[in-house]
Amino acid sequence: MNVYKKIQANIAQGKKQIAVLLDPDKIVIQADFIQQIELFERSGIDFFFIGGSIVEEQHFRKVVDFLAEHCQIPLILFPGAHYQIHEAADALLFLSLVSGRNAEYLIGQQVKASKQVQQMQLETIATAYMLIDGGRTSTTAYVTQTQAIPRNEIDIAVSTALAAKMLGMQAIYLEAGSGAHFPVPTTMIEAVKKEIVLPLIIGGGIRNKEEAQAIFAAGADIIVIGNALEKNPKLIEEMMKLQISNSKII
Ligand code: 1GP
Repeated sequence: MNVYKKIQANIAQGKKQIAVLLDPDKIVIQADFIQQIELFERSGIDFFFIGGSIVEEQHFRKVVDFLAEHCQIPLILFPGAHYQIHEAADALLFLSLVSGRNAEYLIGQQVKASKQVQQMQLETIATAYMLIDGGRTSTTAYVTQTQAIPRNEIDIAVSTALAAKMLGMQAIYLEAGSGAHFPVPTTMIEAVKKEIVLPLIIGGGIRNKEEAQAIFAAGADIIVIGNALEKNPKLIEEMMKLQISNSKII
């Protein structure tokens, strides 16, 4: 299965897509976790994203192996560092932190990973990763030693996304940071969507159906939810009701 083609086909059909973020660092493979995964699978989520800022490598591999073996939902790697790659996944978001000016996260980590990714024959989706201020210092900003784009700097966000598109990126990911106080502003999502015809992924701080609905309506193609589902996995059932055709939001 080519994951990028699937994303594009969903967009062409007007289908809004929901990804559940799993942070291996917070996962213990036991009954609760297995039940949660089954719930997500039954609910019909589109993707699992897996990765985190600080993840122990062996444990990361164990969690990916488990998921690849036990569930049918496409598994997309969302790495916080170069070692978070695994051949059992369906695709890898090959991220470049284009909102920052730290060469290590623009290209350094990618160079460290590239040969292994090639050997694994992993599908890569070149993704412009843009950190947007979510009302608190995010782990990503701290770990990468970069600054988020201020919430009101819509032009900077649009120009950054445009530059990424001109560099050949395949997707744009606007990230408010895990556990953000506020998700990415809808005005920014609208402005980026208007200029750039690429799959648009939005994550960070999405806590309820209303926020998800507003973010989809503003132009997000995929939303990514982590913390809110860790706290209340059943929230997925409400979120899935937002998945409808032709961008007509219920
Ligand atoms: C994915 O970092 C987000 O882009 C996940 O954020 O944990 O706040 O949902 P939350």
